[in-house]
Amino acid sequence: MSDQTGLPPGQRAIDHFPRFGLNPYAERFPKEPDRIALTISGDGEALLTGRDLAELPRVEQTSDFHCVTTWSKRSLTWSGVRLADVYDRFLAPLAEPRLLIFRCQDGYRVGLLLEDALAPDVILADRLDGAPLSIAHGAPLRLVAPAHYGYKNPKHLKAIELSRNTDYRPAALRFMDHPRARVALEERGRWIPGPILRLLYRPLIAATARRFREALRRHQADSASAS
Ligand SMILES: Nc1nc2c(c(=O)[nH]1)N[C@H]1C(S)=C(S)[C@@H](COP(=O)(O)O)O[C@H]1N2
Ligand SMILES: [Mo]
Repeated sequence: MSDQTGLPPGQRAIDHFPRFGLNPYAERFPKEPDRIALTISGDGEALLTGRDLAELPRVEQTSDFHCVTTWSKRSLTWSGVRLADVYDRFLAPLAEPRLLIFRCQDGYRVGLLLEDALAPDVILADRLDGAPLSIAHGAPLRLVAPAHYGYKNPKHLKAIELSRNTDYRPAALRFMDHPRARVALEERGRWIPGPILRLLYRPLIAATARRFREALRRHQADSASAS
């Protein structure tokens, strides 16, 4: 058993870090897991590559990861660049947004309020625990926002949209997408209290993890036979 002390409300530590998400995304994979290309759109548009990000200071950060369904993985060490540095250098000149909408190569999308996105522990990560990010965990680039539930940590990033409105269409059903989703306040979803959502989500963990694991295995077998 993992040490369960000091976790946020309703969370339980597990020993491994599963590939996970909303069911339909289990079978969707990034088309270009090896190349960082981030389209930024606001009043104007820009394309950021790995070379652009390499101009910014590299940071390493160890944090716990909390899925809204109640599993937590402790002590993951990510490295990449601070989103706040990306914002100052490349995004702020394009717009004055209130919301950042992140779009992913697998079709997933999610929004973070600007004030949450600019926290110093929010990073665009391309490495995990000393190795390049795997397909399971978000290659080529993912957002890590440790104060927010996993669903605000989009993988396989391909675009960031700068929006003046705070409203957007989430990948999940609306009740599942809290605008802020802060783990410490148990903001699991909208309208329904966190402690109730715990009970609804917890029974789904095992089957979801299995579905994501088996889909990845098939994807890797297909990629191996195609090459
Ligand atoms: N592109 C993309 N990002 C995503 C998801 C997804 O399905 N697709 N799922 C989210 C959810 S619900 C969780 S818990 C985490 C899981 O991250 P992991 O697969 O690295 O454990 O990714 C989040 N980001
Ligand atoms: Mo999640």
